Amino acid sequence: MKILVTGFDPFGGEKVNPAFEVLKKLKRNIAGAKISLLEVPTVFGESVAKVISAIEKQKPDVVLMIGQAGGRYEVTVERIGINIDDARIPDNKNNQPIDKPIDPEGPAAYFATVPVKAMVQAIRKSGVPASVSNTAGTFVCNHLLYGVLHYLAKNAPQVKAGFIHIPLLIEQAIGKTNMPSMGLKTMVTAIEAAITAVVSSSSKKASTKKPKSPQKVSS
Ligand code: PCA
Repeated sequence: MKILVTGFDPFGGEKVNPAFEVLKKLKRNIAGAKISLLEVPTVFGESVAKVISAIEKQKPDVVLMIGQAGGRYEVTVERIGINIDDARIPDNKNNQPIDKPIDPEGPAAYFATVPVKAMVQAIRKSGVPASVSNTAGTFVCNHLLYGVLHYLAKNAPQVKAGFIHIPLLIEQAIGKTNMPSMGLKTMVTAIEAAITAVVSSSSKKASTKKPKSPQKVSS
């Protein structure tokens, strides 16, 4: 199994992006899956193009995208990407789309195709606070999640994709009163646990055809 893990570059005046810092520390083999890493620019359009080109070259089984969500307390696994760009701040190339559909012809939204709840449970089991998020926002992270799910739905529906938002790193929170943050090691533990859950759910699916009962995850 091949998993492409992507992380954004720093944006909004930050010196680092925890997503990219996590990438640098990630094991290259997790639960038997081969991990490849890709840095993605925090830019509308370009981010999606870069990930699609890596998908076409590498042909991964799963694409797991990671981004920073300043203000969140937990690691959050996104359930949905929506068909809108509505940027609160300019991206790294000064684009600031407002209320603009990502694809005017596309559906309103796509659900992530990774096992969101199993990932949340695995992250919690690894000792890190996590929850399901029902919004990836309307900035570049949501744009990438929607863009990749849209591409895969049309071109490679067997490839799974999902998005995890992580809080600011502890050092990024210095001087920002009441800003939640998390240590890098904790984030790496969380992402590796989430990837392990993705791998084991796909091997379970391959070995049984039984329908899954709905999973409760307390919020
Ligand atoms: N977070 C931003 C874009 C890049 C990133 O890491 C977001 O949540 O949209």
